[in-house]
This record gives sequence, C-alpha cells and structure tokens, in this order.
Amino acid sequence: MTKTALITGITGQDGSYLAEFLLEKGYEVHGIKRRASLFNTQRIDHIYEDPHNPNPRLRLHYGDLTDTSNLTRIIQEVQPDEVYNLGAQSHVAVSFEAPEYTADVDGIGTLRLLEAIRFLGLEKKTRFYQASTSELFGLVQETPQKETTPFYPRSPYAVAKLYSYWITVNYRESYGIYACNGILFNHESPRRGETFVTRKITRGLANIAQGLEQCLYMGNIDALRDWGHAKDYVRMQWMMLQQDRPEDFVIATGLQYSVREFITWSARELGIELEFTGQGVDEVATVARVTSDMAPAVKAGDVILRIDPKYFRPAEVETLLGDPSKAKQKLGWTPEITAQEMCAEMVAEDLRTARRHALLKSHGYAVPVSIEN
Ligand code: NDP
Ligand code: GDR
Repeated sequence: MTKTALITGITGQDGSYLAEFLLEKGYEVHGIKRRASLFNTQRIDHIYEDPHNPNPRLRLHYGDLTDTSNLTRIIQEVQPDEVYNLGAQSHVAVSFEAPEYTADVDGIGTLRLLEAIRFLGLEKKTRFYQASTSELFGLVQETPQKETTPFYPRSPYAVAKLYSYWITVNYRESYGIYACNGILFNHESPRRGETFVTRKITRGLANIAQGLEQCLYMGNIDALRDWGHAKDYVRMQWMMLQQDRPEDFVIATGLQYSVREFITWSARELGIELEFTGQGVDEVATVARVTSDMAPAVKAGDVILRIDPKYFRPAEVETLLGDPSKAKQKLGWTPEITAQEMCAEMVAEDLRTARRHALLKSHGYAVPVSIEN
C-alpha cells in the first residue's frame, strides 16, 4: 500500500530533501506552501509534477501554520499516514524582531496540527514528527547535550519551539498519537537559507572571490556549533516515524567547530588563506595569500571580513554539542557527511553561482548580492 505523507515547510531546506527522500521510497507526498508574490518553490522545482498529469506523486496545497481551518481541511483531504511539521519562522535572530508571529507559527502552529489530527479522529492512523531543535538547550546545562539534558531556551524562537516540544509529548501521552520530537542540531547544505551563518559565509566569500562584494560583515564568530548535513538528518526524521513506539531523539554529529573555523575552511576552498587579527568588534580577517585562480578579485592584504555588532543577538547561544548515542544505538543512524565535506560542497555550489553572476554583471545585468541577518 502506498503511504501518504504531508510536509509543512516543503519549500524549505529540510522539506525539499525530505520530499525527495519520501518520493524515492514510493510515498505519495503532499506539501503545504505559502502564497507569495513571487514563486517560492525553487528548492522543489526539480521534483514538481504537473497536477494535470494522471496521479501525480507530489501535490502542493496553499496553506499557513497560522490558519486552523486551512490546516484541518488539508489534513481531512489528504488523510496522511505521516505528518512532518517542518514549517517555521526558523531564523533565531529574526525571532527577536517578530516574537509574536514566531510564537504563533512555531508554537501554536504545532498545536493546530495535533488538534486537527485529534478532531478528525486520526489518532490511530496519523504519525506526527515535530522539528524540535538544539536551541532548546540554549544556555547549556550539560555537555554534550542529550535527550535528558534540561532545556534553557534563549530566544523567542526557542521558547516557541519549547511549547511545540511539550505539546507533542503531551498529545502522545494524552491521546496515544504516535508523535515524536527530533531534537536536531544545526544542519546545512547548498540549499540552506542565505542568511544562516554557514550559507552567508560560503555565498559571501564566493561573491568576494568573483568581485561581486568586497567584505563580509559577521556577528559572533566565536560561537560553537555541531554542524551536520541536511541530507543525513532528513533520513533520521523518517526513521523516527517507522518504530514500534514513538520516542524523542537527539540528532547531531558529536563534533563541534567555531564560526571562525567554518570561515577559514570556506576561504581555503577558494584558495584564500586568511589571517584573523584584532579583538571583539575590531577583529578583521585579512587575506594572507591567494593560492588558486578561483578568487581572481582577491589579493594579499585585502580585508574581506569585519565584525558588525548589528549581527549580535540580544541573548546568544554560545555553544552547542550533541550526543547522538541514542539514535545510533536504537536506530543504527550515523551521519555520513562530515562538516568539512559539506562546507566544500556549499562553497563549490556558491562559486558556480557567483561565476554565473559575475558573467551576467560584466554584460550589464543586475545580480542579487545583498544579505541581511
Ligand atoms: P527553512 O527556513 O529552510 O524552511 C522553513 C519552511 O517553513 C519554509 O518552507 C517556509 O516557507 C515555511 N514556513 C515559514 N513560515 C510558515 C508559515 N507561517 N506557515 C507555513 N509554512 C511556513 O528551515 P529548515 O528547512 O532549515 O528547517 C526545517 C525545520 O526544522 C524548521 O522548523 C526549523 O525550525 C527546524 N530546525 C532546523 C534546523 C536546521 O539546522 N536547519 C535544526 C533544528 C530544527 P517559505 O519557503 O514560504 O518561507
Ligand atoms: P542558529 O543558526 O541560530 O544556530 O539556528 P545561525 O546559522 O543563524 O547562527 C549560528 C551561530 O552563528 C552566529 N553568527 C551569525 N549568524 C548569522 N545568521 N549571521 C551572522 O552574521 C552571524 N555571525 C555569527 C550566531 O550568533 C549563532 O551563534 C539554526 C536555525 O536553523 C534554527 O532554526 C535551528 O533550530 C538551529 O540552527 C538548530
């Protein structure tokens, strides 16, 4: 029997990889996309099927996590075997600027889905995955962080996700819904949103290498993160819904690096050796040597990275490091792609785009360059 999955956030990084993964497994996949004034399906265009075709295996529905009747109607129509709740206002810094909206989407949005499952009498049929986050650990109480580590959220985003974590546990315990939390540490890819730190770095440096930008402005580059690849992590999201009993799992690599290290790797992928000097907001990165022809616009002595306090957060999560032992022992899951391999893949992809844009620019066409957050 063909299984049916419903993905909120299908147009995002994880949603796009998960949709690919489920289609390969033979699922019929339904996704919720938001109405936007421009097309917003770039990440899934390659798997899009014309709905006029007979029995398309990927179908999109307009919807929003703030809209109860819309979500209930979609779930009633789709009758999903599995719901993956990946939709969110997912940017931590933005959540300080839009805290109420973030709470509505990232907190109450989860309740709306769980209530719809209950209201429609699908408690025994529909399994539910909640995209929980290492941001729940925030001001860390224990290192490395595992399933039993106490939470201490440090942003409106993390507080909203804390509500979602517990309402997922509560609906499992109260109504017997197969519902679980994946507590995922940072995961990235060439499809990562351009304003998250890894992609901001790989895209920014590739643009600088090609002469499209002069300098990258960063926030707290001492922050430490446990970075994995999104492809490895969506596999785990599916595995969590295939067990006999629903449980919550930490998904991480167990390795930690600083933002500064990620900058150094990315620059090296472009043949740029950097030297960091100065302290705090006066720290800069200067080009020490250029060892390849991938960065024709850069020369020794150029300052290509500065600190801008605008990117500091009102409350920061300084360090995160996950312990994925439970996922390894119970599910046999281990990540296959290292942070360094992922960085190389991201830089290669962003360099391809930067070269294309440099060519367009040289012929007088406008290209997108600005980055915020
Ligand atoms: P993205 O930001 O790439 O994608 C978020 C998705 O949510 C997009 O499809 C977006 O739509 C959609 N969305 C935003 N607001 C709404 C709304 N009001 N109603 C419906 N959909 C909405 O995030 P990721 O793919 O990186 O992350 C997936 C999930 O996992 C998120 O919940 C995130 O918080 C969580 N998470 C992510 C981690 C990571 O490192 N990537 C780690 C831990 C948890 P649109 O394309 O229109 O903007
Ligand atoms: P994070 O990811 O907040 O961990 O949330 P992000 O990549 O935004 O930041 C990681 C760390 O880098 C520091 N940083 C900067 N961050 C951004 N975005 N821009 C900068 O210029 C910059 N300079 C330094 C940040 O302060 C932070 O310490 C991500 C999201 O995907 C969440 O949805 C998810 O839940 C968590 O990962 C796990």
